[in-house]
Amino acid sequence: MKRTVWRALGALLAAVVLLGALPLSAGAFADVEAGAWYADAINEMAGEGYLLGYPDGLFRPGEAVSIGQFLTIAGRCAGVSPGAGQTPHWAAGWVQAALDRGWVDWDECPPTGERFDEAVTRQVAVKALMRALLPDVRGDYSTESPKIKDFGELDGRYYESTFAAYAAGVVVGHGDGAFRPLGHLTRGEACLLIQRALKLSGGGANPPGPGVPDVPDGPMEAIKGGASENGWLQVKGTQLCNEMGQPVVLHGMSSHGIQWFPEFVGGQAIKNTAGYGANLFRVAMYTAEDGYLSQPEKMEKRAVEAVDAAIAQDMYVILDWHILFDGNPMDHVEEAEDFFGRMAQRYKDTPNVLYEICNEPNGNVSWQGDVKPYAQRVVKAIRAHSKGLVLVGSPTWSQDIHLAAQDPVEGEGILYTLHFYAGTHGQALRDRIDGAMAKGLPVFISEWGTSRADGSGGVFLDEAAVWLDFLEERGISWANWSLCGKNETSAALKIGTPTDRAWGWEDLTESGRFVFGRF
Ligand code: IDC
Repeated sequence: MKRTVWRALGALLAAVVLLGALPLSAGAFADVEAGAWYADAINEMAGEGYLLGYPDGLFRPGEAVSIGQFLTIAGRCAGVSPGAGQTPHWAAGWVQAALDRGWVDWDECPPTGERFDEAVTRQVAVKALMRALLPDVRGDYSTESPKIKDFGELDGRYYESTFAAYAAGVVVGHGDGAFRPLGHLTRGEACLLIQRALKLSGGGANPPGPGVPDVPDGPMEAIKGGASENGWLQVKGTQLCNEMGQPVVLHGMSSHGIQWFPEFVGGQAIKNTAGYGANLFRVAMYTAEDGYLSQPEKMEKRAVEAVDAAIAQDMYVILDWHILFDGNPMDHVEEAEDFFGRMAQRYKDTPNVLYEICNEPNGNVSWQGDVKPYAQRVVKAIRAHSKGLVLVGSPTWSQDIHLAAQDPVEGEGILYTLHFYAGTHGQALRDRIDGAMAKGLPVFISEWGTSRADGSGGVFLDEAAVWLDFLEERGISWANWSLCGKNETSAALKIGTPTDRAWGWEDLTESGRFVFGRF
């Protein structure tokens, strides 16, 4: 903080000294000389509120533009709002917005912040800009590549956006005909480029107007981090908190059915997920469909191994009694009491484990007559050994939290699950969450998907982004369906992805990239 203040003061002093020497400028910034080749672009964009410059009133047009700065300006021009940043860095929300929309990929600018201040390469800048402002423009290989003298240096990954930029006239290349894909852009050049794209796109969807602050209000309130940092979780009001009583959010993946995809609950797969920043894993142990009810020993062993693998990564882990075709949890309440009693005893000293006692009650089942009495019995079996959190579902595939809010289960450390799929469920279900929370019900999204509710279709990333922003604002935790390579759009990994090595960005599906990017 202090360093920033000194830097700003120093710059201010330099500006005062320099001002005398500079020709008077009618523009927005003292260091943008009238008549300079970039001056009109900078002054117009500043006038429209897309540029703010530095707090000391300078623009520093000759300085290399950082990736954080570039994505911030592009985001403003595209009329999007900043996402929920993962670090206190001022650009975190804008970078997140760009990642969410696929303007840049995680490897080009990880949301964790360590590269936000790096100078952006020209190929990455052009890709982000074209995707943000002119996503429908295409350029032809045979027409555009001859325009680029150093075409051989361009990575194939950037062909599409670079050709489009040349075709549209956003990039005209250096005087010598080179693009310099790995070179940098000055802030002056960046403005010129962005303004060209902005004009071609019709002028910007939603100019923010002057005075939009460059710096967001501050770091995220809720803590992430694993079990060694947060200890036993507890519920305070509607908020999930750590052992010290500070708000915590858990973000992670749900497995698919462990009877079908054992390799995706192995140590390496869980480690890979943790490596992308997840602090939660959900072990979906189906009861029907060849699950626990028909092969209890085998499934229990597999579930325990998966839980232990997540614990080894310092993650919180949900043991999910995944009822689905067996819609009424009461049908197998004794098996559930037995299973959860044994698990609670096994993990009584391990703060990592959460118990989800009925994935999705459905069909001819009621809250008061079936799910609540079931929950009371299973909570009792768990509380005989452990104070670990219990997650309780509700009728209509865990959407009827309003019924639970009217008549909650007795006891401590209980949260209520709500499940949504971005292609099927929207505002009505979000309103239901607000209604239930207003009644004091703690909510946990133990399963959601970017697809339709059948696990495929889409993906619906815009809708999913609305959902995740909503959850972020409320400090609600979530697990995404699902970590596997099945041929359905909700799967996070491409078909055939091996599980005995680390996963690169290229292994992830569209859904996987979106979700992993959000960790
Ligand atoms: C789906 C799987 C699909 C599988 C089906 C039946 O994606 O491959 O064939 O279950 O077992 C849920 C359930 C979850 C569903 C998912 C998508 O909890 O088991 O997985 N979904 O349909 N609730 C809403 C959606």
